[in-house]
Amino acid sequence: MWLSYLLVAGLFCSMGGSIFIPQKLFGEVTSPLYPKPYPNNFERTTVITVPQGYRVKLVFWQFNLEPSEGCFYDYVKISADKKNLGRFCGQLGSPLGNPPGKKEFMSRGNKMLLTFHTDFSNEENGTIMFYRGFLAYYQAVDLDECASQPNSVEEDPQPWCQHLCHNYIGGYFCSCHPGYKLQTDGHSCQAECSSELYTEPSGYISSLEYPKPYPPDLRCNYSIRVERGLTLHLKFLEPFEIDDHQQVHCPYDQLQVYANGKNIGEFCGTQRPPDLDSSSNAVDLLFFTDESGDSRGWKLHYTTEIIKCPQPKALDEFTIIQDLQPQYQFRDYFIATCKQGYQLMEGNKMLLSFTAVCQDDGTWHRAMPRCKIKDCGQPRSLPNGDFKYTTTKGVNTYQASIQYYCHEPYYKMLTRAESSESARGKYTCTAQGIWKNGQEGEKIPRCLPVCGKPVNPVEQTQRIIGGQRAQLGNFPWQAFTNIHGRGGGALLGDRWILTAAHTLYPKEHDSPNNATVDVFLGHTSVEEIMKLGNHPIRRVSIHPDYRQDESNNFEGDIALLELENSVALGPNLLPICLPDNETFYDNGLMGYVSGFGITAERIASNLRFVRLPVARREACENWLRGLKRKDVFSQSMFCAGDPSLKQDSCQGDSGGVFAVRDPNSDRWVATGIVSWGIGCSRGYGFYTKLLNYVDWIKKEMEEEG
Ligand SMILES: [Ca+2]
Ligand SMILES: [Ca+2]
Ligand SMILES: [Ca+2]
Repeated sequence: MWLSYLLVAGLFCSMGGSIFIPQKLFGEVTSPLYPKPYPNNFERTTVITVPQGYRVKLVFWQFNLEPSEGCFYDYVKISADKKNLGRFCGQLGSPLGNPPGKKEFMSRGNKMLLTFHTDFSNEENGTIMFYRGFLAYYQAVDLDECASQPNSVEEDPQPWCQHLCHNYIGGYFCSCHPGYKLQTDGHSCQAECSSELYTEPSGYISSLEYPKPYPPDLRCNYSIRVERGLTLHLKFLEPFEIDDHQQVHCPYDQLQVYANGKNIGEFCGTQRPPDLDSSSNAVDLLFFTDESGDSRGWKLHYTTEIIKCPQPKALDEFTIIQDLQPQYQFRDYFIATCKQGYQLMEGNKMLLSFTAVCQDDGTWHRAMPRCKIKDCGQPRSLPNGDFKYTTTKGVNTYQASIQYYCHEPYYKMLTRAESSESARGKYTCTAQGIWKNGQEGEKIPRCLPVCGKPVNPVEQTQRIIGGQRAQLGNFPWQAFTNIHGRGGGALLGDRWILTAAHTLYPKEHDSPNNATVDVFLGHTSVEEIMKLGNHPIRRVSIHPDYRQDESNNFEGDIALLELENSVALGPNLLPICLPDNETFYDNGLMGYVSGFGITAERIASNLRFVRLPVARREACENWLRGLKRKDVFSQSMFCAGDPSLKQDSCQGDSGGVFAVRDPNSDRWVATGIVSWGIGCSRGYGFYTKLLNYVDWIKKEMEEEG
């Protein structure tokens, strides 16, 4: 037994002085042969290591070593971090020993050394004693690197965090104060404030270390960026302290403030800057420091509010801003309109509507418009009429008023039955900028020629024999035509000449009809009337019943000449009216035939007229029969004259009209067209009966362009 112990002891001794336990988080360490008695003459150092960042904690669970004074014979020695943590022997209760009990041994690093030493014997008073040795457990416990104080002079395995230390199990890490950047060594911090960005709607910004002195050699840039439409306000706090110079402005250190890239202030000294309204959503603060100084720096509180636009103000009293708000902020808008009769103008441009929106920079996206009074412009001129202002002359703006009138007595305004000329002619410049009549709107009135109202009518009571020279204005409708020789006609309206078809297409006239059509108006003298000029013809309309090749049939002997230009009516040029009933053909009714035809075998140089009665149809038929004539005397014709009187219309008067004064309306009416006869100044004359053709005439005249 003893020997075997020796053997074992020798075995252990030969194994050498120290063993390394592989890194583990926990484990046990025992004396050799434990729990059997340990050998003599033994020495071994066990190196306990745990991973980096941990400490070793060791506790003895069993401890039974030969006790001795000062643990001189057998002992366990513990050391860590090059420090001796104790030397132990004996057991609990032994008077000589120094047992560790439940003491916890802790390393500061990740290594602990346990040396077990025995001497040559274990005996007490000559009796060999047996000691079981020891059993110890160790475990890795976290090293709180941050708790460790870097005051010990001894070389420390870890560099220390310059600013902030954060412990975790198995390690630690460092961080830096705001405005500083952790360097690549993981421990040191350096001021880094070249691109600080703030995007919260409010916050605080301060110089590094505030309110302790800021570091030297700074090039700081603090950018605040908030949403569009917000405006930033800056308020500096106390203390405010930046190195300054009494004479030179901020030569050493300075804080510059930019809003939207524009410098809005440079500050230093100890005077706190005023509150700043940047009117911007982008503010940059630049802070430069030189290599020296110990000022405490600055701190500011920034806040935001929604940007506001200036209150819209009308530029004139006619502009209306709808639903005016007490204030306008980003994205608000307003609508401007004008009072009735006024026009929105943006510069010289007319606007149909106007809306302005408050932009993110606090400005309106377009300038306030103006309201200009609506201008209706010069009123349209009225053919054969005119207008006069009933408001200020020449002013054509909103609410101006004019009165149209026709040139009386030759023209008369066309009105509806219930309307007066003054109502029809009254136009006002409306709020829409258009001249308008109360009933008819924009359409201007029409001035229609007045028919059958000669200014100087022929004296009817006189008894005329053999024809008589007409006075100017007796027959103002009288036209003088020159087509296939002289002819006559009558003015209808102001651009139509009523005549006989045969003046254009004479009977027994075979040659192609390329005759020129000359028309003269407005005088009783041939010489004078020709001086007044020819009226060019736009269109010739022959009645479809007319037969040029039937020499004894003047059926449909009626034609209309449309003048190229309407004529200006006057005392010597007026139209005649058309008949509207059969009473105009009563027997004996006196009518007038005027013309430039042949009288007394001479070509007349003046307009002459005769006064003739409408004749009885039977009398004319009998007269024709007596002459053995086969001429057609149809219901579309009538005859007039008195064979007992030597007066009649004659060649050259053809196309002129048989004019009758209607006593009821005091108008002169053309009841017939001088059509045919037998010789001149003899017997009866035959006339196209106009009453039968009124519809055709009106239809033709309506076709005018
Ligand atoms: Ca011993
Ligand atoms: Ca740790
Ligand atoms: Ca300085």
